[in-house]
Amino acid sequence: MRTALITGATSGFGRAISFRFARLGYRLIVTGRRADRLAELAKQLRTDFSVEVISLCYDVRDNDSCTKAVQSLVENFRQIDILVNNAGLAAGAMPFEQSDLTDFDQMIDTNVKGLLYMTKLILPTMIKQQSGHIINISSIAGIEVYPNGSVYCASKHAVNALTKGLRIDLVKHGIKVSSVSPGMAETEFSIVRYHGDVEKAKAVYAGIEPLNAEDIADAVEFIVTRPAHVSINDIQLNPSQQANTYIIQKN
Ligand code: NDP
Ligand code: 8X3
Repeated sequence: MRTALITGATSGFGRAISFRFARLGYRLIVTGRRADRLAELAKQLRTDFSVEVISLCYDVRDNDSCTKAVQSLVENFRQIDILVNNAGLAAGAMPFEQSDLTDFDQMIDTNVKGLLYMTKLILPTMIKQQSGHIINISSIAGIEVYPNGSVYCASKHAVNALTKGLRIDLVKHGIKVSSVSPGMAETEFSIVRYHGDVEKAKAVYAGIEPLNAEDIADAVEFIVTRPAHVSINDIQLNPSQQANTYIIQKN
């Protein structure tokens, strides 16, 4: 039985990926900061799919917390086959000069440093078993840069560079490294980006049918169900009405 650790499982893509992996029969470690949501998620996964689930509540920005969480894993959960680095966010959507430094810190610390901490912690067991799969949730923002998003885009460009660099360094250990790069998807992402302003968040998707979390779970399922000799480097997916970050055909 394969074991998967998913960061940011309390919402959006991470939650959908957790359900998809449970359907595939994986043993799961679901993580995030909201303890109530984690407890509810773990309960539902166990009930609906009869899979073993551990939930770990911590902030990926804090390496000590990441370390303690991973060290707390019981024996049969220690050998992780799949790490999904999904926890992430955009904070703010303003020109660089008007943006808040705390938003910059939050994006870089979560999207880049959190990914580094978790990858560094999980890698030793993958290297020991000479197999494993790291899937980084990147974004169209890792490929293109758009107005009022320079630091978020920079963080996702870093995710793409790390995905490529890890693939180079880890090929000798039989470890696959993939990414998924979605365009606009309606989750809690825009609510977080606009600091809780639900109306502003809703307006982002007005006039289009955005991607949803299941679409991203489809991509991740495709990646993890390929035969051993096939490694998917990246899957880019957009809503049909989105050509790139700025050409969006609204109804
Ligand atoms: P959501 O806001 O719905 O989910 C984000 C998840 O990340 C939550 O589970 C949240 O959990 C977790 N998270 C955020 N910060 C931290 C932290 N410091 N420590 C631990 N967990 C954290 O957004 P999405 O599902 O849309 O986003 C998931 C990923 O997909 C992100 O990396 C995002 O950048 C990327 N993405 C999103 C797109 C979109 O349009 N929605 C498109 C392309 C990429 P909690 O708050 O409980 O900690
Ligand atoms: C999230 C999608 O278009 O805001 O990564 O960059 S977008």
